[in-house]
Amino acid sequence: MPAENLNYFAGIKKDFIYSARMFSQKMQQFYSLDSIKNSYNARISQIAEERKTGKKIVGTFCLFVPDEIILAAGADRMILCGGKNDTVPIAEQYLPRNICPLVKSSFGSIINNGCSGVKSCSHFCMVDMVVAENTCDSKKKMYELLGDYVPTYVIDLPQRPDSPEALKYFLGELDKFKVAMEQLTGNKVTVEQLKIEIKSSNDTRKLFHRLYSLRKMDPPPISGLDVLKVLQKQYFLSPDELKKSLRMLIREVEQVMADREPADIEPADIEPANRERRPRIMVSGCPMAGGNTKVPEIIESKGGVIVAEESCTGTRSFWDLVDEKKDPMLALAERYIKIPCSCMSPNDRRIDNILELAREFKVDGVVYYTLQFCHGYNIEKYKIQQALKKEGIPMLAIETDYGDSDVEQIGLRVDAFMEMLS
Ligand code: BJ8
Repeated sequence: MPAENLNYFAGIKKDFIYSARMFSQKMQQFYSLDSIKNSYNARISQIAEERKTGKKIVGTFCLFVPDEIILAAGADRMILCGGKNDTVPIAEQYLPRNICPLVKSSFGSIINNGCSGVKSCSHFCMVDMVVAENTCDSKKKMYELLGDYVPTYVIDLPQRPDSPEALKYFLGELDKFKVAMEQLTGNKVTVEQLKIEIKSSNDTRKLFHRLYSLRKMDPPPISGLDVLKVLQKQYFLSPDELKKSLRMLIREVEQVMADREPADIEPADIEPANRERRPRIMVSGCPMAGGNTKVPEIIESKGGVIVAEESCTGTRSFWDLVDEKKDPMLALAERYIKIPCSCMSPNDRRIDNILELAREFKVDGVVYYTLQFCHGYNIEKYKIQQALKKEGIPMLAIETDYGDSDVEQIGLRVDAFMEMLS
């Protein structure tokens, strides 16, 4: 890392510690977060034990793959999206440099055999099958190469989710996927088991809704960085462990709220000009896979507080529930096809969703976050900016990768944005 970046990082850290201290005057440290942050080794041991009993482990990369079907087949699942820079150079020996870092980081982690001296997380080599999906071009083509390293099953997605034929096609794809899971595990996926898993996933989604509703307070009782750490673990932890951790965290946050002096709590609808507090920021755009916290760290070290994330490590993962009264496969198809990912066209429901969130969470500004070479989210930026402008909500666009070379430049831009919002 160039010396000037090191210096700048020192500045960021100092700011960050300072802001963390400011946070802690009104915001508590949450003990339940420690158990979530330190859950890696326990989960790896759990997976290793499951494998000894013959349980199959499925790796996924995307929200379009319904967990419920994997779990109903008696398999376990883990997300494999890479958020670290270390394995990017390994991937670049096989993949072009000018594709999205999430794809390179993930591929590098899976094919890394340790001979380059880079350590990647153990769970990347613990999966029996990868279940992939046809979303963006980079992922699609990466999956073709991945098949040489690990059995890879691809769910084909219709790209025009609002057409009547799309739902039928997607339902057919999910039926085929269910059969593939039955073949992998040797277990029948029953309607009863699917209903149990749907209810369980809905319970998790409702817990996230509860956690997010607490962030509507002004000031919010929990930082965006803390919430992001939980969101990044949501498809890594077992569903039971995730629910347990979320319940503990919510209890703690609610306790903090109950202990607050009324004077500490400003109603969220107070005019921005009359507030003596940090600008409320929504981050919108590409997912932030585990290990990637660069931009939220900068935002919260520069005086903002993140109150919502419109992303796959955010509301897109839990906002809509699966209808528990319908036939389970149809209900899954209907829920998952509506995920407002930029790979879909048109994707206007994403704009509606962003505006709804901005109003609900009383955001002062949106940081539109994209990974380099993610064309879908980069191109959608224009429409989102126009829609926010009409609502009078300022937006700052940040396009970045997993490296540190642009930390200083992003810091300056975020600084100016915060000043404008204050
Ligand atoms: S549902 S956002 S998890 S595809 S950032 S790899 S889109 S070039 S991750 Fe995604 Fe599913 Fe959509 Fe969500 Fe491609 Fe963009 Fe990279 Fe991306």
